[in-house]
Amino acid sequence: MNKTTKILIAVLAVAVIIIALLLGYILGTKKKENEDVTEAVKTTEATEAPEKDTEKETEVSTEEDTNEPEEDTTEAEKKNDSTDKKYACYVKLSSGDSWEDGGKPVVQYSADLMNKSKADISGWEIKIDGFTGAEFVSGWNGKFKIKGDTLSITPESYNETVAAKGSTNVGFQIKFKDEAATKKVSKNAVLFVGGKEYTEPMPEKEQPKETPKKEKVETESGTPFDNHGKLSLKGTDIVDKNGKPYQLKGISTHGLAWFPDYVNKEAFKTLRDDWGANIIRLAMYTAESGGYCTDGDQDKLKKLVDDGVTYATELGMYVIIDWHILHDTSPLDNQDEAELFWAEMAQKYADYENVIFEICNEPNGSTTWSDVKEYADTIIPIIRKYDKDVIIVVGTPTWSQDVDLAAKDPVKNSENVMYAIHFYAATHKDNIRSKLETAHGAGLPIFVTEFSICEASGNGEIDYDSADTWFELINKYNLSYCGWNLSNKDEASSLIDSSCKKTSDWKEDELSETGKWLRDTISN
Ligand code: IDC
Repeated sequence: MNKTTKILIAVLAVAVIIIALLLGYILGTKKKENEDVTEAVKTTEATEAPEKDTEKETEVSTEEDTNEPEEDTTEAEKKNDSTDKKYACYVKLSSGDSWEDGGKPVVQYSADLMNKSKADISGWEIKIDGFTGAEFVSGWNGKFKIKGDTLSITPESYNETVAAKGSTNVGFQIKFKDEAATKKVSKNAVLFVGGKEYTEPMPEKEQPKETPKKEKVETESGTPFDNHGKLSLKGTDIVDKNGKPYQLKGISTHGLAWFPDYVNKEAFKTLRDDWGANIIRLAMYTAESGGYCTDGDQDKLKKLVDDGVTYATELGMYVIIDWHILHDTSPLDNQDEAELFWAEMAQKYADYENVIFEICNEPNGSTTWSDVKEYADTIIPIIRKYDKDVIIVVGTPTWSQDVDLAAKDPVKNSENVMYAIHFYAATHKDNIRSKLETAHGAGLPIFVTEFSICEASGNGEIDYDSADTWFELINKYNLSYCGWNLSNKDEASSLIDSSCKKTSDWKEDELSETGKWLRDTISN
């Protein structure tokens, strides 16, 4: 081999190495891009056609993460949304969890496109400024593009149209170059429809209608209501007609729209006679599929509520009407509907002394106590106009866990007003129990209007020890409670075994593990 050949070979070898390195790099990046795309597709698929009730699972995983809210986040800081309600369609933007990836902050956002107009909207785009130098990580229920300073979000095929009074939720994760950059994101998401900025005014508010009172139904004698009559509050206690502390113990239905068959007199009678329950909670979802404020049939839902009230009254049981907000994280979202609903309920059941109103199940997400208070301070006077003393239960932030916040700053007209604490024993433990202790110690009347002994998803493991600890507290303070949920859905919190199709008269072996436990607990 002469010198020239040697040099040539060396040059060739170097070239080959360079090409190989280059190829490796290009392929690596491509693979990364593909992974990102697959990731995006995966998330999209997962949420594409949400089975009517899988949403909670996603939500709950966040709940578990945020279970112990960082102490240093003040209420005001937590809030980051642009509830710009001057237009009939608007976007509620909020930031959620954040974490570090390769030394850079990643923030997760949620944007709800609310359509409060009387028409469907199609071909929407949401634009948010403040993303210079940021990198899109992943997102769901939309297509995302950062161009210059602006993040643009356009729909997927399945949420291209947002129905009148409906909404759609998109979520995304953004990686910023540093902490300072995360602060530059605009709090205002601007909505475009058909290429133009949306500026239709909010439709005029409907006024509550005059509603006739429900006719009296006959109540059996010797029943809980017969013995204890009209309830009221004395300090933190519920007291009966004789002024004696009284504990309500019972069962919550599942969503009325999903499991309507369990609203029947025989079912309630079984719960009263075999389980010892004296209360039924009627859970009416407002925003999930079939919800009162979305695509639900309002008349049908009100008929189910009314049937529930009739059966409970005939059987001498107490009954809660529950405005079951969940996916609609703030009660302010559907406040107009709520005003009409509660005006109607208050008029209709004004003479029913066994009815209790729960005006918002579980505020969550970025909803603060001051949001809930604003809602409660509007709804309570509407109810009081027709019913001076019905017991009203107000939900609290973080899925009705933050009773401590309510205790610091109760609602304006607090007579006969209680506050909800909810727990799922396998997820919620000492930190929530201590909120209960704090709030109760401060004199707040508390009602456990919903709980179960499994995980917050309504499924998963049962934690009997944690359940016992919760019940020591419940009994120590004589708190009233309702166990979630009266259905045979295949999940741990359902009280009826999934193989049992009966809608009343359940025998021991037709109950789920939770059902058996709850029956024993109530009857003891
Ligand atoms: C769950 C139901 C589940 C349904 C889901 C809908 O158990 O079948 O798919 O709602 O999102 C709550 C809520 C309550 C939840 C329950 C369990 O008030 O609606 O029910 N839960 O996740 N708060 C904490 C837990």
